[in-house]
Amino acid sequence: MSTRVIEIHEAVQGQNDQLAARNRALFEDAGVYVINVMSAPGSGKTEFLARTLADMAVHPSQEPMDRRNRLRIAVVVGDIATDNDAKRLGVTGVDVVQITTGGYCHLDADMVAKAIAKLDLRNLDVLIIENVGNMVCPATFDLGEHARIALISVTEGEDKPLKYPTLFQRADLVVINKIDLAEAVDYKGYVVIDNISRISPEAYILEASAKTGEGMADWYLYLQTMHEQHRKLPCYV
Ligand SMILES: Nc1nc2c(ncn2[C@@H]2O[C@H](COP(=O)(O)OP(=O)(O)OP(=O)(O)O)[C@@H](O)[C@H]2O)c(=O)[nH]1
Ligand SMILES: [Mg+2]
Repeated sequence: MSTRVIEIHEAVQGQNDQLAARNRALFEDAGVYVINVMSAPGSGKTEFLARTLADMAVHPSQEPMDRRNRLRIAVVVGDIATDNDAKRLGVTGVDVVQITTGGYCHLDADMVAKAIAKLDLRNLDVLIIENVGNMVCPATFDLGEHARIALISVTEGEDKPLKYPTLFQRADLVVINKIDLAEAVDYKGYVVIDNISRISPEAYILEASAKTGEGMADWYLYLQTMHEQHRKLPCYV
């Protein structure tokens, strides 16, 4: 019985990997840089993205010379239920596609394929995918993204990177959010940063507050740098 469960799991992962590769080829063809944002429920993914869009996004119709340092960004957002996050992000004026998974605790490549069919990828610089709030399930599903961001907030406890390693192991960037609440929860930054580094020695780590804007400039620099580097890479797909 247990062997059968493993076979099903592998079949699901194999099928997902194929669809993710197809998504990645579409992204490469369109020249769009894609980021998968993951965290526990309530760490602040939507708040973080709402501020990012307000500060960094420009409408695709804007002429290149008027875009300054801004990027043409769209968002795909996944939740088990409700379109609350799409509504919150939609007020910024960017294109947002909501996926409601109807019970599944993560996005998969097929859901993303259906969502991106609603977007004009060629008119975008960056696509950000907000995954379903969950520290376990989303981490093992490739969506075709180029980079992964894991969020953790100061209120969650310093040991979470050790308890939920998969989310952090595969992250390119870890954002420690809600730094404005650090004092109230006696946040020990050096412990969290050390724990993240143990699990993911290569990941960049930033402290930020999506609420106050503290530390967000570092993230914007990271985003611009990664997008620029990706734009210059030869396309192998
Ligand atoms: N003080 C403070 N509150 C924050 C910050 N970021 C988010 N919040 C609050 O935390 C709560 C949850 O934030 P969301 O952005 O909805 O979190 P989420 O990760 O998108 O949640 P799910 O989509 O449900 O997984 C909201 O009340 C936010 O206003 C922050 O940097 N500081
Ligand atoms: Mg959200």
